[in-house]
Amino acid sequence: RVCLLPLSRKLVTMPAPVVDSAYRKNIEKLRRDLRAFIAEKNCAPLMVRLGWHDAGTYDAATRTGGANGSIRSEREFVHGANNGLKKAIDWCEEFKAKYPNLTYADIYQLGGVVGVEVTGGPTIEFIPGRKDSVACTPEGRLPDATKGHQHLRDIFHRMGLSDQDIVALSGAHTLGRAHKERSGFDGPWTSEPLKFDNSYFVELIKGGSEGLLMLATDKALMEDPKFRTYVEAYAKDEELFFHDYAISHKKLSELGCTAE
Ligand code: HEM
Ligand code: ASC
Repeated sequence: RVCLLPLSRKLVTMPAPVVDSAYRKNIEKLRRDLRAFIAEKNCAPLMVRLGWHDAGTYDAATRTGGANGSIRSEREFVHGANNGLKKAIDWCEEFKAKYPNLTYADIYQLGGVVGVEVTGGPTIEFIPGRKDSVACTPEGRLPDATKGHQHLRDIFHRMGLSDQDIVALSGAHTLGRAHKERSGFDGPWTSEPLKFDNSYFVELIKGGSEGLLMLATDKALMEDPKFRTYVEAYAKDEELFFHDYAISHKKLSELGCTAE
């Protein structure tokens, strides 16, 4: 079994990169294009959400779903959880046309990584080589915002992610906002939704502020004692949050990216 992407826990057996130098060159060009595009459009939040929703369908038990570009297929982007993402999928078509040798899966994940970077977040290591698929996963694999800590564990452990990953990755809600017409929820989690910092956790500790959103799944991080330990640590120490976030986001961005 050959690893196309070195999953973090398999770094020791990491094989040589699977992409050639022409591929690598276009990844670096795309990275620059994405920086400019995201800065100009102020669309980092949507790009981060796109990468997350492509990857977050992963089921470790059956090795289905994951960061495989399948969200571009209509059967998948019409899933309720993906409301609003068609816009970002369409933006990425322009990048695919410009760099046809790059996979959609790599384009979406690089979009998320660059979205975090250009809003002031940590540098997330990006390893190219994801394969595209149009195999659509069943609806319901992404989290339901009205549920609690057990649901979060069910969903994220299914992906092979840990309790710590759940809390660190939830910190991505430092970016962006909910839209009534997309999810039914409304408003941003923090007062500066285009700045990646630890303010999501600071707001959770404060118990919320006027005009800011807190989903049931956000509150669950305060209610569960194990989750809460991480929330408290990240609210106190932004450097620690950035360090852990970068590791968890890299894991997320590589879900399902191994070959038989
Ligand atoms: C937005 C739910 C985890 C990144 C949203 C929205 C909901 C939601 C309901 C609003 C969508 C809209 O109306 O536009 C959840 C739930 C999670 C979760 C229940 C379970 C923990 C994550 C993770 C990431 C993420 C792991 C990234 C690593 C984002 C971003 C936005 C967003 C950046 C803002 C999008 C925008 O401004 O357009 N999420 N999310 N979320 N989510 Fe999550
Ligand atoms: C986002 C988001 C959008 C776009 C828009 C810029 O992050 O949710 O709808 O970017 O604000 O085109």
